[in-house]
Parts: sequence; C-alpha cells; structure tokens
Amino acid sequence: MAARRVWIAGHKGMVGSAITRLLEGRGETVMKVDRSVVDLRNQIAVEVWLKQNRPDAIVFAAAKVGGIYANDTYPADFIYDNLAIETNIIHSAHVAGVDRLVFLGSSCIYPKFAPQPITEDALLTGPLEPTNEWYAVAKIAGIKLCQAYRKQYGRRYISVMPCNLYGPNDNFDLQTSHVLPALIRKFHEAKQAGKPEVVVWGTGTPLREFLHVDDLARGVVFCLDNYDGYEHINCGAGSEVTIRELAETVQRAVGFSGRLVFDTTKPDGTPRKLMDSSRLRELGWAPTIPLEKGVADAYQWFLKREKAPDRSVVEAVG
Ligand code: GFB
Repeated sequence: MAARRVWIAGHKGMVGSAITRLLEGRGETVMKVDRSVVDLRNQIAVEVWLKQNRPDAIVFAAAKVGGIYANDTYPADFIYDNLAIETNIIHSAHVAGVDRLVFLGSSCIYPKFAPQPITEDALLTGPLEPTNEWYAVAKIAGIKLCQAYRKQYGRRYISVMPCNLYGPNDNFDLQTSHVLPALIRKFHEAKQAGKPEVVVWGTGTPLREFLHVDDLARGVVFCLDNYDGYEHINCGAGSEVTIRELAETVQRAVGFSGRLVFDTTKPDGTPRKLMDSSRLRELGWAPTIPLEKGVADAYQWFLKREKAPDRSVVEAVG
C-alpha cells in the first residue's frame, strides 16, 4: 500500500487515541490537530485546516460523548456540538478533495425496541431511546451525510457502528461517564475508603454489549482498508451482560468485598442493544479481548492514571 497520511479527528479521546496507537504502531503517518488550534465546531477553521493539510484519509473519532446522565442532562450540547462537527468535517473534507473518510456511529442510535441482535437495516425503523435521542439524531445525520456525499459526489465515505466501548483514556467523571469507567472508579474508591457498599444506577437488568476500544480500533482500520459500502457496518463484541453482571465483573477486578445497592430512581435507558456484527465478521474482523481481561486491564490503566502527575498523559496498558 502506498504511504498515506491519516487525520484522526479526536486523537485525544478514547477511540481516537486507540486508533492513533494502532496506526502509529504500524508505522503509518497520523495527522493530529489540537482543539486549541482548530475548534471542530468552527466551519471556517476546519475548512482552512483541511485545505492546507489535505490528508489522504480521515478517521472521524471526534464527538461530544457521555453516559446516560450526561446525554439526558445536556441535550443541546449533544445535538449542537455533534451536528456542527459532522457538517464541518464531512463537507470540508469534500471541499478539500479528501476522498476517504470513516465516520463512527453508535449502537444507541438504533430504535429503542429494535429486534435483537440488531442488524444494520434496523436504523430509522422506530422511536429512539429518549435519554439519548439528541445524540442519536446527530449521529444519524452523520451517517446520512456520508451517504449523501457518496451518492452525489462519489466520495468513499463510510460509517462504522460501535457498541458500548471501554479502555484506556476513558472518562472517569461520575456525572458524565459511561457505566464501566464509573463502576471502576466507584469500586476503587469504596475499597480504599473501606465502605460497605457501592451504588449502581438503575435496576441492574439492562443488557449491554461491551467492546474493548483496541478491538474497535482494529475494526475501524480494517474498514478503512477493506470496506467501501453505502451502508454503515456494525462492529460489536457479539455478547452481552446485564449491568449487574458487569458490576460483579468490575467488583472482582478491583477486589471490593462489600455489597451492591441498586438506585432505581436512576434511569435504565434502553433495555437491550446487542448488535449483529456478522457482516464485518464475514469480511474478516473479530474481537480478541474478553470482557474479564479487558476490565482488568482497564482497572490497571485507571490505577496508573491515578498515580500520574499529569493525568492526561498515561501510556495504554496491554
Ligand atoms: O453506560 P451508560 O451511561 O450508557 O449506562 P447507555 C448503561 C447502563 O448502566 C444504564 C447503568 O442502565 C445505567 O443506568 N449504570 C449503573 C450506570 N451505574 C451507572 C453509573 O454509575 N454510571 C452510568 N453512566 N451508568 C449511552 C448513551 O447509553 O451509551 C450514549 O446515552 C452513548 O448516547 C453510550 O451512545 C454508548 O448504554 O445507557
């Protein structure tokens, strides 16, 4: 393959940093630009930067993301930031003549009661989960933008749909994070403080599909190299656990011996969102990191981050 320059939009986030590690590990040239230099919500800034730097391909890992509470509490931020970033990057990529782009969706943008496991054609067939409909509408628009520029201009823009992700560089803020990093932090702090219990939001019965971000990174790069279809393509672990089972897994990894308490005043969100990722598996990608090991590694990464003087600079574990 000829040498290519790939811009990872969102290179500091959990997904973008994992893809950066993978591509740089392969000796590829990764382009990065800091938020202080280009605010991705600013159309002019994005267009000028893309025209001046003209990557061969873009991995679109920049997004305003968060867990169930953040999505439900900051709907304007989730819909505005994501729509702005998407229209700016995708349109400017086209204007700058960038022919290849991989956009990232999310399994939470499928209908709340989609038949399980969820196949790609379930998108836009029913009402959305209310706690994240703002994010979902924006992400659906991103997929449609890729399809529109493909249809009208022949651009080779594709979309990959990940399930719930976890791993190095996750967000551990208890108000805005997803469940897995929140539980790592809660169990760790309860263990340290010798507390008798940890509070888990909701009933513990919702099912979620968790994929380690390094597996997702391999899936995204696999698609960059091998997939060029109009339809988005699912990239999931293929198995699911209840939130209670997840909590017990994190509890084991951390070594917390107290009990779990379920706070049913907090929302459960969607009951289940297991994707059917057989299309991508048939093309040749498969996950490699089992949840138990992935959670243990994520906890080790969290411990290293706790000790780092500058928490933003921590090498990935595993
Ligand atoms: O990970 P999470 O915030 O996102 O929550 P979603 C998953 C489940 O874990 C919900 C429960 O049933 C939560 O109630 N949970 C239990 C907790 N304890 C906690 C906790 O301490 N923190 C959090 N955050 N949850 C998000 C979407 O949905 O999934 C986003 O809102 C995004 O848009 C993301 O797509 C992947 O899976 O419910």
